[in-house]
Amino acid sequence: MPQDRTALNSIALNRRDLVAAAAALALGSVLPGQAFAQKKIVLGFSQVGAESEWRTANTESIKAAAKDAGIELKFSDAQQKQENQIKAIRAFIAQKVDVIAFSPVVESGWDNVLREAKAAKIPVVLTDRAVNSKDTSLYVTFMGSDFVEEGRKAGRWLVDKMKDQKGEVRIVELQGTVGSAPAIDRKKGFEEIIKADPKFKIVRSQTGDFTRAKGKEVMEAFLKAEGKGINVLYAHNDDMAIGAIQAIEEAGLKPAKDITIISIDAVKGAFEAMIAGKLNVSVECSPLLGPQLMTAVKDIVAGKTIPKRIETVESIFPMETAAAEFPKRKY
Ligand code: GYE
Repeated sequence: MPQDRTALNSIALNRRDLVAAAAALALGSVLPGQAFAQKKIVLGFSQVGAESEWRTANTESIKAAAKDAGIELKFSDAQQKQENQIKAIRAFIAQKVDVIAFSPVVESGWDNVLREAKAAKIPVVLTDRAVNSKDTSLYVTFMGSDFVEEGRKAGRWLVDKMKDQKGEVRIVELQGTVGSAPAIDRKKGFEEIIKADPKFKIVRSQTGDFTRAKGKEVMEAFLKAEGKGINVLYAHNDDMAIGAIQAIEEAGLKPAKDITIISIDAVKGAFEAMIAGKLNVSVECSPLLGPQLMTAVKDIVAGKTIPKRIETVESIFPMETAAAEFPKRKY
């Protein structure tokens, strides 16, 4: 009897072992795979706002790329306010997202919140605009354009265009959002080039906050103050230039003829204006950062090392090239 019982027990045990082994096998072969497929990477993204055509294209690119990459995107629009971005980043930290990405509306004032993300071990990616934090360990990478170079391209185009001009070249400048990286850098790059010749003078410079409405309003004020004495408008983005074009026309002047107009972004609206003969040139700044952001997010989560700076490759489009280029434009 005892023997039998032992025998029974051992059979029972063996069965249990078998079941356990089968379960272990199942765990080994199926569960990790399922876990991989099910555990979506969660990305918290804090966007600047919806101030321009560029920004809208950037948002679309990020949303579409997240979808394609199977990444869950928590998207937050800050309406051009830093305090909203800080709140959004704190919310992402509280939600324990895998990666935080954001396009900082202005350059300064991020250290505290970035330290909080670091303490929570959540990697941060800067897209489009940079921060001026001294501690670069607060973010993994910065991907986006070289705004100083964009300003230089605008300046070089102007210097070449006006090379035979003898008298003074009076320039008005519509700056982007005060304190933002593209406003600071585009001003700097442009000035660096034009200062080589004293005939170039920036006679007025004011922010138009990267919007059409503000661009128009500020251009009206410039026209009122300077009358017919403006030779060139340098706008830090296309939207402000498009707003200013309206103001110029309403003042009875011919945009791109009476006033040479240079802007940055090269969005579709700029191509339309160039084809209509109202804008002279647009320097390209690509908003299509979505795919490279998703690649970076996946690499970071996989523990790979990625470059500290991922730069966008860009071009410049004078009016004469607009009609041929327009059909190829993706934003
Ligand atoms: O040029 C402007 C937008 O940060 C590069 O922001 C971006 C700028 C872009 O509002 O149109």
